[in-house]
Amino acid sequence: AAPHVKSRCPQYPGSSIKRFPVPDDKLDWNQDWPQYDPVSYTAPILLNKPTWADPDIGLFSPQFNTVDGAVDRTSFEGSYKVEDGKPLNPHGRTGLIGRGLLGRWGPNHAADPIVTRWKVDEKGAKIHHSVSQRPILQFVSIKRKDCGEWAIPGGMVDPGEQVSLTLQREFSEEALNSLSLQPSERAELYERITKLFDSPQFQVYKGYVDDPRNTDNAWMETVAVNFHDGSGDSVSELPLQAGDDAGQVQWVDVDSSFALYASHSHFLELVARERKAHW
Ligand code: RP5
Ligand code: MG
Ligand code: MG
Repeated sequence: AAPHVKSRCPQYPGSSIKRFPVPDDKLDWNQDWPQYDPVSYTAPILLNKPTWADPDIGLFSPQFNTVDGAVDRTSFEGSYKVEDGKPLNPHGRTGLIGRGLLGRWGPNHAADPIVTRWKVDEKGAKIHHSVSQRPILQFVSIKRKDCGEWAIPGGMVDPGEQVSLTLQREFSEEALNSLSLQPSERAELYERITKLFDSPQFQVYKGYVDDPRNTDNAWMETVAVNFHDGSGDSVSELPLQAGDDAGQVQWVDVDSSFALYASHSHFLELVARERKAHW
């Protein structure tokens, strides 16, 4: 795998904390580096002990590398090391210890719904890219409120939640603003979404995410799934409206030059390749 980059971003998100700089040749934990002096950071939000976060190590001892009660602490990357009671990032050093903004020690599991359709003209014919000659895909993208970057409308898997449900729930919350609906309307929307998301889908990626919130002891992992509306009459019909941690939502052309949050651009590259679309 490519060395993580955003996990070493100099400025830790939502803070004035600066990571200890880690060069590529010092990523590996097996590489001896006595001068390594990472900064320790736990975001203030975690100090209020929200239900979605672990307590501090010492106050409890989580069962790492296993499903610990309802919390899945296994990694898609295989077994991770635990040193002095703290899990070590499987992609190596990040210049920051503690959890930063992340709730869980070790892997923090998310799911990313990649909803796509073909870009078409007024007559409904696919539009091909002038350089690659390939048809252009569009995906539902949200602008994250936390950093202002465009992203896939993904989110955290709740304890015990099936990933298939997380995909639908997060898409509904962030791209369809389901949280603002009345309970009856919400139930109706969920029924519609369930039907759409039940259609054939493609698992794009499963593993580590190069997320700027990652630390030496806590990191993001995801399952990214592509729901493709081939005929443009299912998901494409849904009224997009930003909600929850999304500030904006829109159909965006899938293209390598469009910058996206964390490793989301990599996931879209895999979708474009699978669908033989422009990249
Ligand atoms: C990324 O963070 C994942 O790929 C997913 O899109 C997202 C989940 O975190 P929140 O959107 O809940 O902040 O690493
Ligand atoms: Mg969310
Ligand atoms: Mg989210």
